[in-house]
Amino acid sequence: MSTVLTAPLPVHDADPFGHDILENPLPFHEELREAGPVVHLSRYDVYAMARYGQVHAALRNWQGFQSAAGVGLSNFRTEKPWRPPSLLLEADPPRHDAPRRVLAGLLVPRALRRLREHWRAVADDLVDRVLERGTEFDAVPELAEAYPLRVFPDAVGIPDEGRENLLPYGDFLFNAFGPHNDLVAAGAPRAPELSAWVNAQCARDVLADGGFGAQIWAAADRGDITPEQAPLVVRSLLSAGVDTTVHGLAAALHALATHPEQWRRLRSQPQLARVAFDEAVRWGAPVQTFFRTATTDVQVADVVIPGGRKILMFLGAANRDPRRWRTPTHPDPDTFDLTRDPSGHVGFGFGIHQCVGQHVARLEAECLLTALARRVETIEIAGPTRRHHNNTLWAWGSLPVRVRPA
Ligand code: OVM
Repeated sequence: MSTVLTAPLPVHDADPFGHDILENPLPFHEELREAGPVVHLSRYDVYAMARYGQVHAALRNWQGFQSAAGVGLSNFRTEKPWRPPSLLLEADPPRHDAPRRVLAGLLVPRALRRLREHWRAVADDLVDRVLERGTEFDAVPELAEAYPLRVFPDAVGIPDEGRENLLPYGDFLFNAFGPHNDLVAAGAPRAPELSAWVNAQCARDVLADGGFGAQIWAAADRGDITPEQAPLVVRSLLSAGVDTTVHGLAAALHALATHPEQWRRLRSQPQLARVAFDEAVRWGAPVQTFFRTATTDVQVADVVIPGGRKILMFLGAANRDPRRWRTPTHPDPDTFDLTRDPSGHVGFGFGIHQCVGQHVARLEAECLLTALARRVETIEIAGPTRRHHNNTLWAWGSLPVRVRPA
């Protein structure tokens, strides 16, 4: 007989999806990290990991911590999902592999090179137009939303009409990974209509030639995926590719507007735009959490998580864990610093499910941040900022800024 030594499991009774924590999760994240490598969240009777080492290891261990039972609080084995599961996010090998390979091929840096020149021109034009209207504006709608909503749906190849549905759809989708709280209830009335619109954009005849959508259908023609899978892979692009980049860009704009010395650094070295974006994804993690489900009993540190149980992975907390991020040159993980090497952050996840669109997000950020850095000498917060609460996203509703044109 073998014995496993188990320590008493630390418990936290806070609601991670309550408005206080959604507004500012940082003190709660520290409590979770300090409580232990695995913590029980009594409010939902689920497990949690917030330390970098455990989050990183669990995200690599897709066999032990599956995604196929859903990456939200509800277990697909016992509760019907609100939409057919994603072939990427909510699947594991072998089912996950062909759709992942197809998307990864379309979204690798060399495949995105054809977009760069146009995406730069769109960013330059957008920033010019915003600055023509004045030097005070809300950076959320004017930049963080406007830019991805222009370039990304064009790249997928969907028509202009109905694009205003993309953000409300994403907002509901990311809320739906959490509990059935007030945020989900508020979005539920429009969910069927938004979902029907998104699904309609995934049909072959709707998607423009040459776009990512048409290329996914071409992969089905080649037999790389089935014709039944193609619309769901297009749906993943429209689901995962908008709100994430909007709030990643918003996080970067907020960070730069509140750290003038870092803005000066970016202006003098525009090639730091990509580092600035990754540091913002580390520091301001737009995707805060995803669940996994223990496939069998899994031991983590001195705790055994029973098979079938849900574990909430705190990506944003891991991204500021001093156990990983306190270094001799950069002792404080809570500082936003372009001289830090942010690589290894888990803001895009890690392992086989790591964000397949991360190169698209970085290209959007590079284009927008360099366009702004070339035209703007200083950027500062000009009024009260407002968070937008979502069960998964750490989002901005409003970022009033004042700029001094260069
Ligand atoms: C998907 C999907 C939806 C939301 C998020 C995501 C962050 C993927 O439908 O595949 O990844």
